[in-house]
Amino acid sequence: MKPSELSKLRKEISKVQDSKRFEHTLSVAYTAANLAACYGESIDHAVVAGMLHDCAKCLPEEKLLSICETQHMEISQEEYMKPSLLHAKAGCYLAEKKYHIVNRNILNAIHNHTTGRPDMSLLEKIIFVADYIEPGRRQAPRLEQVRRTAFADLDQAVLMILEDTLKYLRDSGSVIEQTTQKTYQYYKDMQNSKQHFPGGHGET
Ligand code: DGI
Ligand code: FE
Ligand code: FE
Repeated sequence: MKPSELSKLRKEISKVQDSKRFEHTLSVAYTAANLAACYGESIDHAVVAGMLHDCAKCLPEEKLLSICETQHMEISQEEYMKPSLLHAKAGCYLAEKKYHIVNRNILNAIHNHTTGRPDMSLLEKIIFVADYIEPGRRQAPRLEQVRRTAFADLDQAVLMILEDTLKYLRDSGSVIEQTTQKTYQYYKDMQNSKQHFPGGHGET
């Protein structure tokens, strides 16, 4: 991506996010760029996906629902109970229609950045992890450990994040989206099979 295109995208996103969210967006973009460099993913794709991952985050819940309903997207019971979860799906739609992203991998990374999904692509995992470990995040437990792991074993970092997120959601009595639970199970099984068969087919 040309520097002028990136600066245009940055300007556009700064218009639809409050300053705190915009700081987070920039941090996710450069954290994703570093993970991309570490794992051999396109740095450009990582930066664009990072810049756009929360492009729908500052929209009101009614707007998120109306975008998803108008586009005939499937909305789960959990999403009806917590419509803010839809900022990922709605963000994917806006990335395509408003910000003219055509790359499916980038769009998927935006779509799945909140719950993850089983068998994520490298870029999807990079955005999922960057969102959680960007330097502005302060709250999560064992954040230092997750940050170190992110650059050594990306699948393990995905698992740790899901584990801590599910614990936090359970402790706070929040609704849990099935995809979050399924993603956790998938990465738990993957990491277990790597432990039992190191270097086997589970290794990526
Ligand atoms: O948009 P961000 O705040 O940068 O990050 P995000 O899109 O990952 O959203 C973070 C929140 O989403 C965090 O508080 C955990 C929550 N979340 C993830 N999976 C689920 C969930 N919340 C509920 N209620 N249910 C889920 O399954
Ligand atoms: Fe988000
Ligand atoms: Fe985010």
